[in-house]
Amino acid sequence: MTFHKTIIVAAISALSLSMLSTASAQGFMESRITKKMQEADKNKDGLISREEAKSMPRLEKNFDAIDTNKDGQLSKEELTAFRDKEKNKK
Ligand SMILES: [Ca+2]
Ligand SMILES: [Ca+2]
Repeated sequence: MTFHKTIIVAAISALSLSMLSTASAQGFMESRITKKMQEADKNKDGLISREEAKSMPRLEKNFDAIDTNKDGQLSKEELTAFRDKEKNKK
């Protein structure tokens, strides 16, 4: 009885631990994008212009692919979507 209980508790804590680490990994990636954006966003308008993207070769190269609404600026949403797309390719 006690043995079974231990197994169940261990299983539950392992499950919640893996859920927790997934959530924090997402938070980590999220803050990395925010940090990168802040570095590149020279005029602090929260968007990366084509000019600002020049400091980030990967962004400059993919600018048109990332700028899905074609306003000439990369928003955090567009960068996040691009990152997700890149991730799914692998
Ligand atoms: Ca900007
Ligand atoms: Ca855009």
